[in-house]
Amino acid sequence: MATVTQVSKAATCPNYVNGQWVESRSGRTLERRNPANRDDLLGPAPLSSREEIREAVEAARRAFPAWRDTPAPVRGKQLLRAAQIMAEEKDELARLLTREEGKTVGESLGEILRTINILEYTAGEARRLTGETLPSELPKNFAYTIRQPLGVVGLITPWNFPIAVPVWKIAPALVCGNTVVWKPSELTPFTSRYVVDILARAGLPAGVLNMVNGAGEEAGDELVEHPAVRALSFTGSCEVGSLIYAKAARQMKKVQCEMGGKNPVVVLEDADLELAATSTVMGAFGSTGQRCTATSRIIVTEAIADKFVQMLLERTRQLKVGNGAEPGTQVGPSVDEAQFNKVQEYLEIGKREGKLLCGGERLRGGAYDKGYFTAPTLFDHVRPDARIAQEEIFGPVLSVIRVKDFDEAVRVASNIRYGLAASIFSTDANRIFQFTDRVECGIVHINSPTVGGEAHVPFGGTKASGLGERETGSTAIDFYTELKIVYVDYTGRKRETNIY
Ligand code: UN1
Repeated sequence: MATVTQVSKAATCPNYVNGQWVESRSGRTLERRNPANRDDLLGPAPLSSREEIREAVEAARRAFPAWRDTPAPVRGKQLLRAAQIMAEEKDELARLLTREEGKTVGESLGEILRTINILEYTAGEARRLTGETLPSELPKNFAYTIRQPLGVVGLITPWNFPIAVPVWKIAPALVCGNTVVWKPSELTPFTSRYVVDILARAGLPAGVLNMVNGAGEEAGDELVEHPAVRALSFTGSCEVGSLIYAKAARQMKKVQCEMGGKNPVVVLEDADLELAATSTVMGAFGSTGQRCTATSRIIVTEAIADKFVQMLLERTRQLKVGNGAEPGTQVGPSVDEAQFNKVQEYLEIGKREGKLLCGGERLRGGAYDKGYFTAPTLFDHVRPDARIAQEEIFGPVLSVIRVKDFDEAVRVASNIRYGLAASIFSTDANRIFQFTDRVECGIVHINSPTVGGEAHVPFGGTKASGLGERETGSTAIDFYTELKIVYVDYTGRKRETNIY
């Protein structure tokens, strides 16, 4: 059996159950290769069985009473240690993330720094797991609330932020006193292994955090169905999110789903167009568009549309696409063949639905032939109800929708099943706040891109983008705790009046 300090160097991806690294017994694996260079093999990752999930849930169940009874500030200190280890090893972790997922090293480091912030913030929250004290309707009475953990929680996470998203679930779950079974994406097993290795080295007791690699249909499904798992936090597609919600409902499990987006940027005549164009290109093509908060729709008023589209085009054409490990690269590859093929299909749909201004095809020749590279693509004159304006592509594709005025811009921004993030670029305070009030989404950015979020601020969407409490910030603590209400009567006498 590998020890925890060896595992991040090992060639395989064992599961982590009850404080031990254990090789999966399923005999089934998925091969993981660098999406920028298919010749670069990371290694096989196991597709674990339902039985292996059950063992992990059992380990988490057994570890729960002692972890629940560990003082919260002590639980928090373990996260601080993990933050320190992650900071010391950030360059090695960033190289691995880029090699496995494809984002640029700068983006990988950004994700890691955000994760360190989340660990530090959540460690501090351990000292603030507060309730309320409330006066009573009766004399010599009062009421108060306390937060209690839920028990075993199941976490299912995606490949596009394989460090930050898992940690923004694991950290609050643990600080609140829950124990965890985590099923990471099968596309980023090596990065997940490193994340667990860091948390294990920080000193988490056996069974408190368990990780089982595997596919959603089997390992993920077992986690959703297992009766000992009391809450599920999922980040991924709407299709899978709604399946999880329906299944979990039958067992009255608490559910939090963070799903897709089709995030608009509205640009008005009075905007700083330089700022709007530069921010939009970054929000659309950064992370290769593989981000639930990526900008995928530009909604621009007719009066400035030609000028603004020209500015977007100049910036889009200049983007340097390539292997994210190479300095200067701004846009990496799609994560795998399936994602790449999906993007190519949408390019063809887009050519029928809009006017192609640049990109529109895979990149070929030299190193491009070894990876999943697509030229950053801009479509103009896209109708608001076109498929490329309504469906999440998760690739480097941006659609321009022209509208006549502000009111139409707000309508178009909201007229979609998704509701994660939206931006407005304008210098008119009245219209900025009218937009903020009316647009249907969870996060509004004013004069800044649709992407990103801070460690201590809630994050999440509405409609098909989000379900349950917001993640991160104070609302994460709400999700991972139950509130117990306590009534105290210190009269020492039988009640003469009732409370209603
Ligand atoms: C961000 O853009 O701030 O899957 C992070 C996703 C999100 C994380 C986005 N859950 O892209």
